[in-house]
Amino acid sequence: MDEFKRKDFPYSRILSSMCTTPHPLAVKAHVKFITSNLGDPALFRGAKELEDRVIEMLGSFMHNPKARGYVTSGGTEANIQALRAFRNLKKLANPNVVVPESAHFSFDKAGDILGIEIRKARLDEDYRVDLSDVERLIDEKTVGIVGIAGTTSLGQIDPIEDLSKLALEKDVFLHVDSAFGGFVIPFLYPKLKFDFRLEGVCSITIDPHKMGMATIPAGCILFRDERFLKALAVKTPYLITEEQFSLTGTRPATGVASTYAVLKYLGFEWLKKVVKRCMDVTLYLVEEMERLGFERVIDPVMNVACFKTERATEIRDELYRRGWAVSVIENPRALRFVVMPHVTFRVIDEFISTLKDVLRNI
Ligand code: 0PR
Repeated sequence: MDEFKRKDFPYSRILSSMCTTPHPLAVKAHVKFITSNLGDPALFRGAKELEDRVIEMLGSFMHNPKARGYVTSGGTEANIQALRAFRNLKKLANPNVVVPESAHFSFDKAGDILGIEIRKARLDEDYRVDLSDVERLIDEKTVGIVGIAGTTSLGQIDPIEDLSKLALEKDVFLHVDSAFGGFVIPFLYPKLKFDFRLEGVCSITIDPHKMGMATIPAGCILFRDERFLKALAVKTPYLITEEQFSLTGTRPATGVASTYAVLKYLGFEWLKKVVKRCMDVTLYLVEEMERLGFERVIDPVMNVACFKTERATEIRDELYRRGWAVSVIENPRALRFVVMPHVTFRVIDEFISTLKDVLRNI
């Protein structure tokens, strides 16, 4: 087992992941609930109560203490469930959903599974979704639109307030994918409305296993009200509870417990400090990269930074051979970094020194 484990990248060499090393307290909570199964909540009542509390805390964090939802296996399940609820409520033949071109690939999975056409709206020059293109793509078969608050590639934030107005005007549902940004935006831009403060926002993905510092797996789907959750209900005849809303049946309570540990014992103020430090390190990375002649794609909005280079793939592959993980994006071709809490100033220094050597040798 140890031999296999040694083949895994250590987080101190991963600059491409939206996950991170959880706090020891989160790990302790995770282990405590390792045998609980939230697929049968009547038996694991304590775990279920914890999940209800987590949903209440995250709902309040997103400015709707009455939000309903559950802790998912990740952002993918949360996005699938949001679109599924929209489809089930609208009951239209050949439905479609309009997403930004920058949407995570989980929406392609959702479309495939649910039989929903996924229409992709253009981005503007700042890599935010172009509102007029979203409007152009909406028709009588559109059940919902999606805005991303913290895009996977660039950490950019779509104009959610405008999308909310458009959704109300066109009578379609609006889902906000803040799988990553949900635990970042409120700390960096507390006045920026991307959540249930906006009337059109019907559902939100916010993942504890990303910037929420919880253990894997822990995503979260929040709905504005019960109606959306009810649209997902299936009867569970042989269980004590009558119906189930989740996509998976047997499901862990570990993520629920680790999320609760973070939110309750470390708290939002602690998370805010973590985010601010990530942002400081991000700006340091930008400085160091620009010193090497790289150009940023956008000014970092959150702790994601991308740098244009035609040689992105070549550089990534050589870094990988030397034990470092960075990623590459297309349009524009660039190196992408996610500056998670495990990426410290020291990690950046070590990385830059390796990168300098890579650039001399490729
Ligand atoms: N929505 C957004 C905005 C995301 O960035 C992601 C994942 C998802 C949804 C889907 O979430 P799950 O992967 O939890 O289902 N974004 C990360 C990414 O593509 C996922 C990831 C994490 C990839 C760690 C690699 C990695 O090492 O970058």
